[in-house]
Amino acid sequence: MPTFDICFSPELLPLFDLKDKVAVVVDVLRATSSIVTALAAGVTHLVPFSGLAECRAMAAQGYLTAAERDGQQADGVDLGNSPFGYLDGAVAVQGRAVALTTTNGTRALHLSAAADEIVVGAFLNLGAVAAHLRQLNKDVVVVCAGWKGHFCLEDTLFGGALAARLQADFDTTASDATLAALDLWAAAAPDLGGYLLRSAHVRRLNHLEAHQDMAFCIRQDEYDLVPVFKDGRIT
Ligand code: 3SL
Repeated sequence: MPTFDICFSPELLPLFDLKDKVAVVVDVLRATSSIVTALAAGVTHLVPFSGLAECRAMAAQGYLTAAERDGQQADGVDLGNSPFGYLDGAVAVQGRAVALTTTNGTRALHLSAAADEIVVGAFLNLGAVAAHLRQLNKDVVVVCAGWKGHFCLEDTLFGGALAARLQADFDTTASDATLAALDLWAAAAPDLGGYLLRSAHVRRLNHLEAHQDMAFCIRQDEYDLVPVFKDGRIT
């Protein structure tokens, strides 16, 4: 039976061997939720960057640019990091490609490069990701983007929710990280929104008046798609 493990922060990735494994990169609030939403809204592909300058430069190649730093839209770009940026019609996204940089999510994607396949996970596509992993039948590591290297509740809860869906098909008992995430998920699932109100990043987003983003990003199984990061592109 393949194994299921969770890396609570990109800073812990040196302790993991991702070779021959599937990495599921998650940044529930909000990078991976926005990526899933962007593709569902008709974006052709996204190119994630670590740096703002490289991201902005992609405008010259016809890309829409999306950038967030410390929770706020960066200057001189088309979109921030709210999933609603791809839904509200203020920017026409259908058929466009997007260059994206965020504080933690795009970094976690690049740091997972050693994996056999890099999947973009969010509550929005939880069921689709679970089905995809069942089909691949390979060892899985959920890579939590966290916040500037720190553990965060929402990404760990996604890891727990995914482990709960895969308990029959994967060994979810070998790692204490997965056991802890499963317990956390059991505690939080009955009222995920209420539980997450205590989390540091929800408080950060509330400060930025982004309540609706949190409510949207914790919806489960909204989209039946599995974005994969390969050869520099997320499709
Ligand atoms: O750090 C990130 O990648 C972002 O998702 C953070 S924020 O939700 O846009 O503030």
